[in-house]
Amino acid sequence: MRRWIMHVDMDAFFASVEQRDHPELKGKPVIVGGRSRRGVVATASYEARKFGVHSAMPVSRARELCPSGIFVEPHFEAYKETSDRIHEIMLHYADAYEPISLDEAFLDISGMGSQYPTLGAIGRAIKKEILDKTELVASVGIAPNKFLAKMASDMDKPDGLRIIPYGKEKEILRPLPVRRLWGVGKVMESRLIQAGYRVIGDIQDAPAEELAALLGNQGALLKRLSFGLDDRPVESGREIKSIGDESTYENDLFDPHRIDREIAVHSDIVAQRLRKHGLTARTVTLKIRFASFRTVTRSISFEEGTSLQEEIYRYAVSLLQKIPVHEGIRLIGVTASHLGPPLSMESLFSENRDKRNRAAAAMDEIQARFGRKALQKGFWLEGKEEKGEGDPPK
Ligand code: TTP
Ligand code: MG
Repeated sequence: MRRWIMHVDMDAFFASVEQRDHPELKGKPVIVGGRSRRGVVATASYEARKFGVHSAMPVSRARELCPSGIFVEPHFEAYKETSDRIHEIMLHYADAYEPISLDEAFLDISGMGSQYPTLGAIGRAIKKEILDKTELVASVGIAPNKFLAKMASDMDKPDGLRIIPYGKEKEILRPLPVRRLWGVGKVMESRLIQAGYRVIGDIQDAPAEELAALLGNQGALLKRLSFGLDDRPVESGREIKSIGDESTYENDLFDPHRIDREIAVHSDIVAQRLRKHGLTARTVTLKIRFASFRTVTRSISFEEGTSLQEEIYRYAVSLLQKIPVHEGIRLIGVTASHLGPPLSMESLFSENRDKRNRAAAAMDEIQARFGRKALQKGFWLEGKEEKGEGDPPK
């Protein structure tokens, strides 16, 4: 199976959160970074970047470049909360998942071919789920390894989706400045340029001895990178503490049947994800946000871990009964926590329950097999894409 790595990075992250939370800022040059004259810019919206404003620039300079800019203080709590949601979404699209920063992660998606017909489809799915659930735009890069995936996510920003297919690595890297290579900072860049290596293609063509003389044992590493070779694995460090799914509705919900159905849908997604990760939960939490934005959460814990939709649903509905509903509902969420391994000894002896577990597992299996058809078509294995998506960069 071919290795495919995805890198996801949010567009103008802090500024986009500000624009989402303060709609009057939408479409405006927003500069996040504290209003004191001595501060630096954390980030700027793409509208502000047109004026040359960028991260780490002194705020005073940003004011000169962009006098019409709207300067806002950072709201770290909002960024952290949003970041948690994004990471929670991304987790489900990968076998191995490595968060890098608040707005960025690597995903090893090599094994996801049974669920998505093409690489583009998985990229679009993750972008859409992030947009639907956080109202924010992510850029996605998919490539044979981490180095190229990170480069790819940057290529079409903002709102990017770029795939670097196998076989195109060398050609794509050739014209790019040496600075783009991983590990090349200012000092190494100037040494390389002084020695006549300006673009990555120069390093591809350089005799190994020359690079070794210039950079010692770093030379060989740089040479490998220049051809787009990088076999560092995606390192899953993050332990899953909870698995949840929630939706905000365009129109507030009043109809009890509809509310019930929504809880059933969320319970189903949570149960499927639990089974996918081989986990069961001993706590179910229901979150309800009312039209007035008042938010209520209720939890219930139980002895026997479950990953069954019908059980999670039953617990969630019992929690709803404890919440008086006097107004429309704008958000419903179901979360499973207190996670543990799949089956306890007791449940092995509970025949009925075991049957249902097996039925659920069979359903998952069927879903996976449906996807496998797409795999046999060859899209995934060949890395072929529908027109356009696998093309080399402009
Ligand atoms: P980045 O992903 O580097 O930048 P970005 O998301 O603002 O813009 P884009 O990815 O579209 O180019 O960083 C993520 C956040 O980290 C950024 O929104 C603000 C914060 N940050 C700083 O506070 N200081 C910095 O110097 C950088 C680079 C980022
Ligand atoms: Mg970003």
